[in-house]
Amino acid sequence: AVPHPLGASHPLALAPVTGPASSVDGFVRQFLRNLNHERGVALSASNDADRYFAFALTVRDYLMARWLEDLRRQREKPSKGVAYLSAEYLLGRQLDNNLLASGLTDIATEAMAACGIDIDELRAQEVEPGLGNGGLGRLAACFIDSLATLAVPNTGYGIRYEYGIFRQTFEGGQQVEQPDAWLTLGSPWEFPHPEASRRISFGGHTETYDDEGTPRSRWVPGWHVQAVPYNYLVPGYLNGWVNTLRLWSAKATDSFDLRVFNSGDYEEAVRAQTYAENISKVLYPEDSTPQGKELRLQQQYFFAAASIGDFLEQLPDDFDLTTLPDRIIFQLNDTHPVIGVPELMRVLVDEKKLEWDAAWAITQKCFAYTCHTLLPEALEVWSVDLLGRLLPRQLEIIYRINEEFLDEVRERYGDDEMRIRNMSIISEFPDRSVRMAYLATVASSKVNGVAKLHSQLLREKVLPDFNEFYPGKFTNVTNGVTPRRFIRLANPGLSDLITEAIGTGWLTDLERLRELETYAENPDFRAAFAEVKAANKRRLDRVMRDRDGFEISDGHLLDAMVKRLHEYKRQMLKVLHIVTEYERVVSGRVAASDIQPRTFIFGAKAAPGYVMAKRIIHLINAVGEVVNADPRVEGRLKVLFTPNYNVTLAERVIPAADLSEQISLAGKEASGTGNMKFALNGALTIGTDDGANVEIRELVGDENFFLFGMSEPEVEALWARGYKPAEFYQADENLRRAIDLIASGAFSGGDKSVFEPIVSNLLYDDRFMVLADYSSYIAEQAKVDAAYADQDAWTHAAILNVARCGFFSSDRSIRDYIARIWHTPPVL
Ligand code: OAK
Repeated sequence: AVPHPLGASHPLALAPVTGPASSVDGFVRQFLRNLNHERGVALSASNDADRYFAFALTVRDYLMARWLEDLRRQREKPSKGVAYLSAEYLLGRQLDNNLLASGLTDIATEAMAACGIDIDELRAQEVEPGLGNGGLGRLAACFIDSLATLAVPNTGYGIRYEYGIFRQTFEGGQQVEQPDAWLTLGSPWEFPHPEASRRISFGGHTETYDDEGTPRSRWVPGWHVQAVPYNYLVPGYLNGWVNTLRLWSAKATDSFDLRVFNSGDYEEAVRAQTYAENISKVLYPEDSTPQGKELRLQQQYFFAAASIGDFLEQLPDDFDLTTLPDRIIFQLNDTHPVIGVPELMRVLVDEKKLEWDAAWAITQKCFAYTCHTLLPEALEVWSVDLLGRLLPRQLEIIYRINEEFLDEVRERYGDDEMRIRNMSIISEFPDRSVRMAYLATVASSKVNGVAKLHSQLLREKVLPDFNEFYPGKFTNVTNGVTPRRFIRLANPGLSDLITEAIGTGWLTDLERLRELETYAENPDFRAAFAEVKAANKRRLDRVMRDRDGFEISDGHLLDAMVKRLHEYKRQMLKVLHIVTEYERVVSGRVAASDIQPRTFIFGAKAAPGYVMAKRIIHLINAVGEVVNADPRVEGRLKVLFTPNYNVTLAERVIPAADLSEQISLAGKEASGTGNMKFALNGALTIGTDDGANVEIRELVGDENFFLFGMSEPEVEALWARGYKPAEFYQADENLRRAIDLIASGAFSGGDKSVFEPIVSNLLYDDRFMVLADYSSYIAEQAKVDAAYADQDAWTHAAILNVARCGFFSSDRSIRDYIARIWHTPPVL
């Protein structure tokens, strides 16, 4: 049995497994019962889907008792909790995670073997819920895992999109998007609660009325939808604590059909229903590039209002609302749920009839805001036109918040019109609109960035006036990742090796990985560590052959760049490196036998409307096709672009990688979390001084990190001088040759026009300064090659990366949130 992480005497340190499935026999019986009663089939007649469902339900049954117990505990003796409001949760598959958290893995494996079932075939049945785009959504998933593991009462609130992030395929090397119908076969992990549905309103107008002598405002909405909650269990790791993820699904109401659209006409009524249910139909596939679409605002209000209402409704009737901040903190995951601010004010003032000032004092203590970007184009604004049409009362409230805020600013600084204009929540140009990040900042008790550098730039560059105005409001919480999923589940070989060396307990106390430092000096340990990496490469090879028909060659340095496709992340710089290596061989300047064999692996989805990102995908595939077919570099260079990169695939790629590419333009990547996952799995990083790379390098040491490129102040200075990319092109022969080769049509069957837009963008615009950092990148890659030639020294550095990155556990991030922002004591 696994020793309990909290210690045997802890109140929740129940025996790791109890309940109906707590023995192999018990598990088998419960599994067969679920197969018969929930799926309506006998074992002999069951298919893979039946078995997966019955299996998942058996795990769920086990966790159920704990869940109910913890919910009861919270009801009876409520303590302050966290409502994490996030438009995205990129969960990944649930089965293995829930087995691990419940300590059932061994029992379940044996039980399935006893039934003659291959548990891996069941695993393969699960469709991952892709309810997020990338970093922000995956971070939310890591955070709810850590909240449960730390036994902090938490509900994660979000949207149950019927279609998650699109499925990506390539046709002729170009991205094609397909709908992700993840719910076709249903999900065994969700509990619909239609009886707890909430009515969410939109449109209409506002009016004032006389409330027994007090003039008041109220909202007379135009239409409504039902928000139906679906609950998912979020089990802590072996601690008996289970939190809830509550995702809302939109359903039409009768009144919707009748009041707005119904003309007595059946087709119209169905159309109206479709309109309402569209709200939770599809995840917007834009990562950091909001389009300002009406449906998106509907989604945001839909889930923010449902979640806030849901929480308030659970309070006792006689609850003193002035103590609300002692009971809950609404954590805003970027600006997507910020419309919840005027919504809470509306409920407190219009419905609960609190005075404005009292309501505002409560609201300001109940919200905290995390910013996840620095890109100006990613800062959300909503036009006043649209807001007024969709949420007229909330818009009035935003105006009043702004007026009172600007009065305070005037009081402090006098009539400094420039400052007032700069700080106003309402911007006047190009259209009158609401700056959601400003609203979030004014309404929150704390504002945080997601890595040291990011938080500093947020204070100094994005919101400097607010930082001056609100001393102490800004803070940092560096991101983290859950070691349960990204080490224990993704890399069982490494996990076993670590446990053999330093014992158990590190999975909930990741700083203990430090104890591995001395093992780095041990040749046997290094050999075992290298063997784990090799085995992970063989495992990836099997996955890739199966999935995409790619092979991962033995002995190649596996160089991985997996993340959303975005110009600031600079996949383009990676392509230029590959083309340079290729060109140096085919031009005869370097012998193929003199270069370090490498396999480059890419995974990346581009927002469907992001034309340049899609061109870069096309170019990577085109370069891969030529390079992989050219006998002159055979056995030396290989380029794989695996389609539909997702959490499931990340769990296979990351443990196999030798080199982690974190090459964004300094000052643009808020944090990155892939960088942490790679380092914790023993890949070395080549990276710029950006986001959390800065902290990774501080921790692992300069000698175990490949740093290149301009720093953020150097980037600023070059911009200020006037950046002319063509000058860098002229100055570097390798760069000239690489770009010329792309421009020549060598990767497009001789057609020069195909990649011409990429080439001219690089030479004459290059917003993300790819050319400026090229020379230093290529020079650093040469150092990578040299370092990899000494395998044993490389392994030494890789072990030190693992040993020194315990800081990047999301458990530590959550502890920081608790200490700096939430002040929610663990209940255990
Ligand atoms: C998505 C939508 C709007 C604004 C930001 C994002 C986003 O995904 N940002 C990413 O968040 C991650 C988690 O904090 C960071 O690690 C990434 O650097 C950041 O790009």
